[in-house]
Amino acid sequence: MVDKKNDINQVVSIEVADDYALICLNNPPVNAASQLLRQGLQDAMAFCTAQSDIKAIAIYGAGRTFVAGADIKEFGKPPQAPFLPELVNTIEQSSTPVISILHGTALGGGLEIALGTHARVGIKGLRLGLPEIHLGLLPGAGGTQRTPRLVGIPAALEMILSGRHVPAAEALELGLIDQLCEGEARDVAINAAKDVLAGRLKTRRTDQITVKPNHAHLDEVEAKLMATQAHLFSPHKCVEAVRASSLPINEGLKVERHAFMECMDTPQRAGLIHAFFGERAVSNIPEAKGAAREIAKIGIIGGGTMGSGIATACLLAGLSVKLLETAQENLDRGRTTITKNLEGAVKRGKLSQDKFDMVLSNLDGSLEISNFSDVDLVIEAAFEDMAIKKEIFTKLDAVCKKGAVLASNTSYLDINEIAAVTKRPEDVIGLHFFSPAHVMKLLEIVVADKTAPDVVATGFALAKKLRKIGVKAGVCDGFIGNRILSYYSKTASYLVLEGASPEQVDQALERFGFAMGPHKVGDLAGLDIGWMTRKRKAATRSKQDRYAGDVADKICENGWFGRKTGQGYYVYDGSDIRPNPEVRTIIEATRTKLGITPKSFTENEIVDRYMTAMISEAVRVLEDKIAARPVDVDMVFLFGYGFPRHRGGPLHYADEIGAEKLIERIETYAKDDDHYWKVPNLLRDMAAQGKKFADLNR
Ligand code: 3H9
Repeated sequence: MVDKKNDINQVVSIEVADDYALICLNNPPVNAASQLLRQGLQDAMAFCTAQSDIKAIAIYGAGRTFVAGADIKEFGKPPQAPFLPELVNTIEQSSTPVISILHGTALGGGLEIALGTHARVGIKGLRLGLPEIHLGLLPGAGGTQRTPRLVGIPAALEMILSGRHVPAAEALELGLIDQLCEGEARDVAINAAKDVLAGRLKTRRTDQITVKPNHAHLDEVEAKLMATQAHLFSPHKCVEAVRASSLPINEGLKVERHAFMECMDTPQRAGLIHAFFGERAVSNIPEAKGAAREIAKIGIIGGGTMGSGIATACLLAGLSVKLLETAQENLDRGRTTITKNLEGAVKRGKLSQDKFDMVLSNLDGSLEISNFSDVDLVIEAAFEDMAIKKEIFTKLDAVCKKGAVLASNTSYLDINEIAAVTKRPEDVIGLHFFSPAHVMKLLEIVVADKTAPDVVATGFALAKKLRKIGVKAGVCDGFIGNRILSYYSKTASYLVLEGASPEQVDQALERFGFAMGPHKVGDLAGLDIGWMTRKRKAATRSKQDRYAGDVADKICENGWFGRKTGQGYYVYDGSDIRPNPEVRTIIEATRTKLGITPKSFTENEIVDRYMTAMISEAVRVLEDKIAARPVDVDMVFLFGYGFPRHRGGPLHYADEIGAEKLIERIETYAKDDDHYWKVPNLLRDMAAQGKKFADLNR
């Protein structure tokens, strides 16, 4: 007979039977090991271990999961006792056997609590992992010491460096858990306690297991990390801590603690945690939570790279897709691209081979827009030309059913102007995908003046269904991302005109953390795209804007559009990539024509200019309310523009620099070019009030 539940505090309770006790952790939504939970668990352990008639203790979680980790919200604030590492030691050193019952997820500090118990019983569906690396940390409550004791150094290191969620069956095979069963956590806890008492479930202390050193493996992994992730701090610290696991546990735990605190102090940790919460914050707005319209059938206009990518994303999410093209051969080409994309998804493990045919059978092609009369949502991904878009939306207005959402994937054009050609502007919205649309996570949800609230909510619901990060944006040329991009990308051109080489600019930004510098990105995307835009906008571009494109224009005039033509800023020869010597000649000639005497730039100067430009325009995007909060800008850049995640996003990074310093930089740069460099008013106000961008997120 189990006694009635007694609350230790708001999140931890105990039930005591004749000879065992159950400790229930109930801290929704994910049972994070907050100060309250740690205190409750410590007090519950003290209570249970003081009762001589309690011969076994089972810890389980209420709700949807066991403990999903330390409470990330507490990081960066003064630490509060009791501390998790000591609590895990207390559990481990208990002379009364303690077992943990794991369901949902046992992650980070949650798994570390379990490793301190004397046996672990998993419930089907459980996933275990040490994902601290994604937060710029390492498992800091014994995970780097106890995991190798259970599964050996190579498997432990793989788990810690990948941060992946290990499925229950694999965890059982590895020896991370002792049993796997089905049932409700509390029932399983009762059975497990009885099993321990009856000797059917063996218990042992993890700290009493010894680890065989494996320096050769650790050296090999460290060498790989140096080649690929030298700029990141925590992966190297993970290796250092796991290396110490072959020492006596107290010594190993000391090494782990020291390395954990070092990680905690880095801006990388702050950037990655900002990214964790930012990812969730963008859709944590009332507009995203309202009632959405039902969407099952999607119509897509245009079977080019973009349209096919969007179609692939929709098909992968289980939606049915009607693809519209102007000619049969275009339709065929679209279907081929989509098929290839889906084959790629099978290869990457995103789609099972069994489901491939079924998913592809949800694709239907059409040459007649009148066939769109039954679709719930249309995404127009036609040529980027206002006249064409207006013609399409006029037709959509005529054929689509009442209540259908009419979306444009335009990356620059005015959604209000497009909506105005319909008699239902409230149904019109911008859904701006990023190429390749079935891979890139960002979806800008562009809300026009008359877009109805349930259409906005539908945009967010679609983003969720497609497993994308939906960010609300206002209407302007380029919305959030492309507007900022068109501004700061000129800095890369100015730097080159003023004396840096394209490869020097690329290298500086790659060392900052971008996967590719802007010139390599240009070569990959195709230099002809920017060239076409510059020609289209020639009449309205200022003198300065014009010379920003001078070098790129000359490269394009030679028919060099980047990778696809074998040369651009670089020459591509199989896997060999080298700076294009012809481009050097073009740059020198352009400097002479413009009367520029080249000067030299350090790597820091390059990064500072580039980032200051990006931040300046991001601030203006906030001033104009195109982005509602700094975090929205940050997530656009993390998920759409390859901004290094460990830097948190341009405005999180701006807080590291500070408003005053940014103003000082802009004013210095403006001495040479006051047309381009202007201090945004918001930045001046923030400096005057001592505010940070983080304050504007609250
Ligand atoms: C650690 O453990 C360090 C230790 O080694 C050492 C310590 C000394 N804390 O993701 P969801 C919130 S580091 C606080 O939407 P799902 C989340 O913000 C930690 N809050 O749900 C959201 O709030 P809101 C290692 C947390 O079902 C809500 O819970 N652990 C935490 O898609 C729902 O989350 C990790 O890194 C947390 N730890 O996914 C695991 N976790 O509703 C991080 C979540 O206000 N968590 N929240 O937006 C996850 O990976 C996912 O949340 C999980 C559930 C898979 C658990």
